[in-house]
Amino acid sequence: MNRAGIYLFRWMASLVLGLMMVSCAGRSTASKTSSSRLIKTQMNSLGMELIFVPAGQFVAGSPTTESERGTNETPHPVILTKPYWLGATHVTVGQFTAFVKSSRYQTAAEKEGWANGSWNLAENKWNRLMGASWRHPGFAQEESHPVVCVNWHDAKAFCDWLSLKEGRHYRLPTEAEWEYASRAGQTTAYLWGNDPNDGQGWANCSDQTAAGRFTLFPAFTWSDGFIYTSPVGTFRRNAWGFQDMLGNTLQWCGDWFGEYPTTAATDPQGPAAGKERVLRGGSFLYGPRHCRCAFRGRNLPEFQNYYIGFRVVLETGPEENVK
Ligand SMILES: [Ca+2]
Repeated sequence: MNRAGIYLFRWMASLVLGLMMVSCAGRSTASKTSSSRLIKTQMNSLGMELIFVPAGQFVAGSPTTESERGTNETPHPVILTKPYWLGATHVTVGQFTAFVKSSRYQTAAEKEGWANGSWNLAENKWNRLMGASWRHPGFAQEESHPVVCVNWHDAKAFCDWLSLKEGRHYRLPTEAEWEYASRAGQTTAYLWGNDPNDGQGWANCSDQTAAGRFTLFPAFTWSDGFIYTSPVGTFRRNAWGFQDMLGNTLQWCGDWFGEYPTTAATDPQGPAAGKERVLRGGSFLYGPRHCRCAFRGRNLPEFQNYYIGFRVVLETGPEENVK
């Protein structure tokens, strides 16, 4: 076989491997996307797609040359020594409904009788929507939309319930796990590159559909078709298969917020204590500054709002072949 033949053979073998659905741990499957990475996924008992993320390393934060960057995005190497599964998308209204029906859990917004809505410029505070909660956040949602108006404790309660239900360990991702999966090997400001104007089809952010509505945040120049939340999985997958890593809703992380180190960090989990929990990923409310891979949001763990949701990590079990 000549060199061209060898390349053709390798390409064919790679294609066949990529298209094969292979069993792992009785539940997971593997397939190949447009990237060269083999994507291994599984569905859990709620029908939630989880994507396997191998151990690895990347540079967290943003370069000083990045437009719109925040000063708390100090670039530094991060080494993640343990693989994990991460939700391909946010937790949906339908999945949260299953949790509430089973556990009779009441979110903080339901107990308090109100949820936060849009920012009130005149009074310099969030508008309080009386009677609002994840069930009725102030705009129409279907079961496929990300659940919102959940605070950090509500999100953790969901993870704890799902852990008990399946006998496996679910939790919120660390900030580092979130950014590693969001970047999926890329070093650019956005999922699609460095130009904010090229994001059409990649995310539901503050866009021309919502232009003039969210006056606090300048909109992207493109249109994504949604003013508020969109069904999860509507937009393009990143190189590792994740969707909505930017936009739709902010996502709670497990860490307390703290300043980044300037040197390498191994399996960082944030400070041991703090005031605010980390929020990542931007939202439908945010424009080019806040819908970047390196943007670090934060708020009190008791804070809830109609633009905040979460996705989950499933820790790998010792029985799984994670090589
Ligand atoms: Ca939008």
